[in-house]
Amino acid sequence: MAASSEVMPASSESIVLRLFEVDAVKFGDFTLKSGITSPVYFDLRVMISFPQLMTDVANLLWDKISASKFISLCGVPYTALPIATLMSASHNIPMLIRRKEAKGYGTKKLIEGIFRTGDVCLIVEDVVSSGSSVLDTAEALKSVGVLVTDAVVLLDREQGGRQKLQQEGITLHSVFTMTDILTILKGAGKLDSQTVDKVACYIEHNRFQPDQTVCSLKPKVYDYEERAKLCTNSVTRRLLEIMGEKRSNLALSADVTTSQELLQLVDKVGPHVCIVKTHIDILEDFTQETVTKLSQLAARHNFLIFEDRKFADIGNTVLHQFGGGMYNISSWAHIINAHGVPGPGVVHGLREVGASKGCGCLLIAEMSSAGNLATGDYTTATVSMAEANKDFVIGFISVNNLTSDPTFIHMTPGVQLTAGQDSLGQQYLTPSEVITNRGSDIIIVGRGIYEAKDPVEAAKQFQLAGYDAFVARLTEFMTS
Ligand code: 5BU
Repeated sequence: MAASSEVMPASSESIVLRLFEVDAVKFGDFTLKSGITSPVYFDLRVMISFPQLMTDVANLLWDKISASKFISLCGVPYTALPIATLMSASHNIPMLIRRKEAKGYGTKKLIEGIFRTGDVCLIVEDVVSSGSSVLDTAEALKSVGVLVTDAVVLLDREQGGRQKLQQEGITLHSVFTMTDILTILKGAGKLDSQTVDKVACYIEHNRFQPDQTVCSLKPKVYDYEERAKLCTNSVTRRLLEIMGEKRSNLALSADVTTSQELLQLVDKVGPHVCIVKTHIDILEDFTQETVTKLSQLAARHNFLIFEDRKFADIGNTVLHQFGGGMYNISSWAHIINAHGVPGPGVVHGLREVGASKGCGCLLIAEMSSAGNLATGDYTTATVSMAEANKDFVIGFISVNNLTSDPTFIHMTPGVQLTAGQDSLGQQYLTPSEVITNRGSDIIIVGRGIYEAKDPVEAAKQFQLAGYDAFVARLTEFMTS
């Protein structure tokens, strides 16, 4: 990130601190409109409740552009409207207002206020990331003959908006860059180095490409080893390391019904997979020896064990289901999964047992079966639940990529070499659809392997198809 070239007056620093105090600048995990997860969020709307702060901000913006030539100014609706009003009133510069939608009655004006063709208008905005809001307002002004050469903004998130606007002939004047905000807050002891690094890393990897349309922000694609280093959860890190070492994003769903079949299948296919997924309760002859031997195979062939138990009860019940009973899942599974239906208590109950044993949990955010109800708001709420429990939740069962956060893993069931459906509603996608097009990380394959004439050959085929699909996504990102 480029450091700001100018020395800022002390008052600028105090304004950043006040913005932080009133929660206009927040740090944590936030899902943006684009679906991308951001470690920093600006909500400058709260300024209207702090008139002195808003006046000070308006003055800072004015100081930044006094050299520019314009005869009117226009705030980008809505946050910047009161700021533009203050600038207009204090400096006696006429204001224009852009309607978000043209009125359906009366004069049908897109721009309110008095203007003439060829007038130059300054755009006022609170935050610029891609530059799209400033451009929308500039387009609206242009459509009535008003020109825009400059825009002033309180904060430039340094995500490519400045370059995009310059390409369109608009010079962006910013009071603060994201780097300034981080420097000031860190200097004042409000942020630790870890948060500063995290935000800097996010900005670095989430820039809009100026020559692309503004909606095409693509999250960075990491190779497995690089991504493992970003992960603090030991299960996620280990999994990504295995995926890199074995060049495999294949999980075997070993849905056979006897211990012997299970152990024989896993011994043969183990070298080609990063995960073996079990449904331990479908075994007719389960004994503790089965899972002891399975764990030995996991160590020998370097894979993790995922018990697909789909916990879905209140915290106290899942705690017992996971931590005890006949299967004693927490004593051998590295990964488990849960539905978010019961609310966060299900995660808390599982965490109480699993966290100290180094186990990670996937939340079922989407399913592969036809007509399933895990869609829309339910999926979004599940992602929020995962973000609020990142120490224990390592990712999702899903059929799409749901977050750009590289520390979450997406695993997708319902995979065959050709797309289709079984007689009970299972829907199949191909490895390239799942990994290259939809941005998932791991393909989960059951019958495609264990019902094949030669399961080892089938596993090799899926391993190759899955890994090639990942390389295609990586290459696409690198060359875009
Ligand atoms: P298949 O034989 O490749 O269709 O097996 C898929 C496995 O994934 C099977 O164990 C299912 O229980 C599991 N699964 C799934 O198919 N779809 C889902 O949405 C979830 C799990 Br969650």
